[in-house]
Amino acid sequence: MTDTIAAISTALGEGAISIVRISGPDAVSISRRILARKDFPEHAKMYLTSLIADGETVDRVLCVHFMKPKSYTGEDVIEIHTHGGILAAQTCLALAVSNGARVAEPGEFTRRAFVNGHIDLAQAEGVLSLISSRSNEAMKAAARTLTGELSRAVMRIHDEILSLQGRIEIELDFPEGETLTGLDVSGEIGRIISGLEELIPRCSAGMILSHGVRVVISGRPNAGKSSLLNALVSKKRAIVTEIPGTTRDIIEESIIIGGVPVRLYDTAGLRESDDVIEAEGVRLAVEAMNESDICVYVVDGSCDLSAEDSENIRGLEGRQTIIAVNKSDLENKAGDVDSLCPKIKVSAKNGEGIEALRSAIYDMAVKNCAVSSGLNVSAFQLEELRGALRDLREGEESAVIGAGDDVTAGLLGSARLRLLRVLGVGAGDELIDSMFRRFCVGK
Ligand SMILES: Nc1nc2c(ncn2[C@@H]2O[C@H](COP(=O)(O)OP(=O)(O)OP(=O)(O)O)[C@@H](O)[C@H]2O)c(=O)[nH]1
Ligand SMILES: [Mg+2]
Repeated sequence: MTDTIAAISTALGEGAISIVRISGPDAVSISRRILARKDFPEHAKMYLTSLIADGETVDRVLCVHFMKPKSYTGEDVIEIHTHGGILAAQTCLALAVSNGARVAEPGEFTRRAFVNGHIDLAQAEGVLSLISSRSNEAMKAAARTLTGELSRAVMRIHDEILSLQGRIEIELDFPEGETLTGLDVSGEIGRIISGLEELIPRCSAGMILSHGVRVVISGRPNAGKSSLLNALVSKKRAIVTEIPGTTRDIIEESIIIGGVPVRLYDTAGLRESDDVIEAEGVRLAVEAMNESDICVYVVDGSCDLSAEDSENIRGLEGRQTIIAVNKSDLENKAGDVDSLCPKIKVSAKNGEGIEALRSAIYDMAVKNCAVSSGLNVSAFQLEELRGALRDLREGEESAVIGAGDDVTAGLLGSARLRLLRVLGVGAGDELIDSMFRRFCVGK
């Protein structure tokens, strides 16, 4: 990596200061060309100086030299703190670029930190989440990952597998029938499995905390879906009318329940329609329902339950569904809806049951999750952890039925490689590229 990169690292907009970050072998020489002061002898010390363009001072700035390898990226890093507003920082960046730096791609600073071994992939995910965390719980989860809690836990499990693999290898070298002093392979794997079983719910929680739970509001036209969305977000977000088929596009709003970000989607009422626009809305509604984590199915409690409602509710059985029986301010004619899913009586009109609905959404979202000890992971990392658990369970099974130590050792090896990929070891360039592209520029 020979080029030097630069970017504005602070948010664009009005603020007291903006920071331009330059990282790479030429960072110091570039700073000498654009600043009045020519030497920054101490690591991490701030020097007051001027930003110079065409021999003129354009801003009074502070400059810090984070010396290689003690900087964030592991390279020589120069940070120039300009005055706020976008213009000074942009001028500074333009000067750095015209003096030899290249504008950094999103996440490139963190990518260099990863390449230089300063952080692992799990910690990089933590940085990413911390930048974009939306709720307190999400921020705490990101901070835990950033400080290496996930990495340490994954590494510990990895090392346990490695040690067991080693002991099995020794067994394999012995003649048929002879074993070492009572190595209990299935028992050992069982212990490793417990460790992973404890870790995975924390990672699922982290996923939910950073991405939010997707909750789709669906049901027949006029059931009161849009009214319910408005009641949940406490504002008039979606159009409500007494005409069935009012909502066509999907309307998204976010709320936070008990520290958990919840993404709500109001959708078109489900019915056959000859109207091209409405039919497209219904198609989108079904798609959203299939992609959701939780479905709130709204029925109009003031009418007899329609055959379509019963059919839709049956179709949702086995999925995470809450049935909201709306219009509780009117006489109930729908009767007791026949379903195993949680049912809640609500009135979008007078607010009855809305708190209970919020709690039900929260309970369903955090079921099997350890929210208060959440760890941030990407979907890829969570999938690898689950894959490792599957391999280990198969390995345990093979040890119990005596499928042979080589089979067990193979499964342990596969689990171990997955754990390494969680940490970014042996991860393909493609994966790493896609991960760092999600960062904002300057990070
Ligand atoms: N009395 C009463 N009326 C309600 C309640 N919720 C909604 N309504 C009325 O029911 C009608 C339909 O409400 P919407 O929220 O537009 O229903 P929707 O399910 O979004 O309808 P579509 O978008 O057409 O699918 C409106 O006239 C609302 O005022 C409620 O809790 N009580
Ligand atoms: Mg609607």
